[in-house]
Amino acid sequence: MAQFLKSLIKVSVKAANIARVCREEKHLFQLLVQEKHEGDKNPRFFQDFKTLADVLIQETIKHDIGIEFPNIASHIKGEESNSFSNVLGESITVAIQENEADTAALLTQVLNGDTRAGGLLAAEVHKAVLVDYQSLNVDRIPDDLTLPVDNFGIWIDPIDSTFEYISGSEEPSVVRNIHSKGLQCVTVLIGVFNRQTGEPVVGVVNQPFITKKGSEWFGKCYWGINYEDKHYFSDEFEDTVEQQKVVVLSSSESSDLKERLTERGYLVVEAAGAGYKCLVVALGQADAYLLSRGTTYRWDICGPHALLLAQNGGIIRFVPAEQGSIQEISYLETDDDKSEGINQWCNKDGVIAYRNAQFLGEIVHLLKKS
Ligand code: 2IP
Ligand code: CA
Ligand code: CA
Repeated sequence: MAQFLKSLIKVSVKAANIARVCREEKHLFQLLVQEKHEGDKNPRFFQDFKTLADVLIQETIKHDIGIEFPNIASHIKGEESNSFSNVLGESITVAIQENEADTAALLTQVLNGDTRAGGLLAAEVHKAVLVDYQSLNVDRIPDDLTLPVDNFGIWIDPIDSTFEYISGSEEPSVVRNIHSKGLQCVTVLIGVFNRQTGEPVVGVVNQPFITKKGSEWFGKCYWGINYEDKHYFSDEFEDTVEQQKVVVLSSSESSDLKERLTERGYLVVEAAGAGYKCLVVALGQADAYLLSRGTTYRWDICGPHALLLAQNGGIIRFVPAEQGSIQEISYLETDDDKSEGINQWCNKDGVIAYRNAQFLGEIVHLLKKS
């Protein structure tokens, strides 16, 4: 079991490295923030570099996990499509190749001949990553824990909070170490679910930008396991029992909901990133994350969901909660919903992420429509 978790952690660190190198390496950074102007003489040079960075991270995760766990390779899915078209109108599928040179050649082709960028990215993809698992408390998992890995599927959001990733602002936290915007809100999300029960089992959330020393950023990785009655979590959280309850919301949340929460005496904090908002709940910096609309997808929450379940919390649907009904979000692939394309993966009823069942009860009571 520990091997499965270690592989997920390792590839999340590699993903975070790719995310960082695109911001820290000058040549890549220029491509990342390049604006496309209307009437540009050099039209759509390719889909755009930020999408390539996203896809590359996703494909790296798929590739590395697929090699180690081939039985689930076809069940690893992500937010992005890996098909690109370049200026010549060629359609190119971004997939990690057997060796660095071949990956560099393929990326260079996507990048319309930019060998430098292709080489820099390929180097990061094929770099051996060393992880200090002990510092991540992986030894909390007993040696004899075995999980039916072959029954699992994986949802990947290679970069959540893309807007914050591109803007790259550095902002101080607003309260209890929660950042409303900025690079701290960026996360790499890997969520493993059981294809038979639809339940999240393992979650790995990597925050690539936490602290900066000089011009170099350092991140952190969190994990959680929720299997039958066994629960393990990488971190400790500070219990906020005595303090005012904190609820995190999207800045686009309805003002009605904000007002009701404030009137009830909760501290309402806006923060970017669906994954980040779930993470601050898992870490005990906030008590709940509420989203009344269908603006997130399975890949935004599957990983963080496992972190919350690992602490007897969870993520439920917002809309049924307004009728007093508590319905945990499921990742079953046979959805009754007949939506197509991206819509079939939408959490269309909104979400409520929580860590403490008693507090969830308070929230549901507050939302209940008479
Ligand atoms: C987005 C991102 C946004 C979030 C939105 C997600 O994912 O996390 O920040 O909106 O729901 O789908 P908000 O920050 O208002 O909660 P991505 O960055 O991957 O598109
Ligand atoms: Ca997302
Ligand atoms: Ca994303």
